[in-house]
Amino acid sequence: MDGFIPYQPARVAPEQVAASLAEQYQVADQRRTVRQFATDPVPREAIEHALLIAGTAPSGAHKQPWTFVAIQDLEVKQRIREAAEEEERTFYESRITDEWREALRPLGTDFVKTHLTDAPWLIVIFRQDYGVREDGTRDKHYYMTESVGIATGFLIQALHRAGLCCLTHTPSPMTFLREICGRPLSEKPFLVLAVGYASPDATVPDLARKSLEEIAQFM
Ligand code: IYR
Repeated sequence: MDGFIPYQPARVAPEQVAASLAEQYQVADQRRTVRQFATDPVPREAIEHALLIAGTAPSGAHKQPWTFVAIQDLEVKQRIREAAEEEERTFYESRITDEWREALRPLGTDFVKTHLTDAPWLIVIFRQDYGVREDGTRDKHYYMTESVGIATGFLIQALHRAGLCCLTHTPSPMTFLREICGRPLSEKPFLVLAVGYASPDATVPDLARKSLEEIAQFM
């Protein structure tokens, strides 16, 4: 068919596939979300490659409905932190439900977001609800949330495998991010990812992951 090119990925034997995934699981299982970051710098080139990896995610009708804003500038990070903490303060003080408060208790989260200024990079991920063509008309996008979620997963795993830590932060509401990042109305803030090295004295909650039996069903 027109527009198609051959694709012949290297053929790996089934036993090797299983061994490879077992090994990859060991690595993936080491990943933990951290809240305490070292201020040590991470080169821009590292972030560029991580974002290229994120951009390899599959997307609805290959519309690639994502924009990544990578922020290193301390002043911009400070503005984001101030706005996020303001929103979070009202969330934790009044908008949060009792059930939600209980669910968050083991994670030890609160409205103070030091990671937003300590981490050397903030990646603000935007979901493009529609594209805008050169002539200003709209290009319909499909499955935007699924697509940008997959891209974010690729990004988090790539950062982990390279030795970096991150924290997914979802300030709510987070429309202030569009203004600070100077993004158009067609884009909605999806997630803020603080990226860097864990602080040497970082701690994480002693959580367990669900077992295979709990998360999977084979038929
Ligand atoms: N957005 C808030 C609250 C919060 C919500 C969930 I669900 C978490 O897993 C963690 C935090 C915050 O970032 O603090």
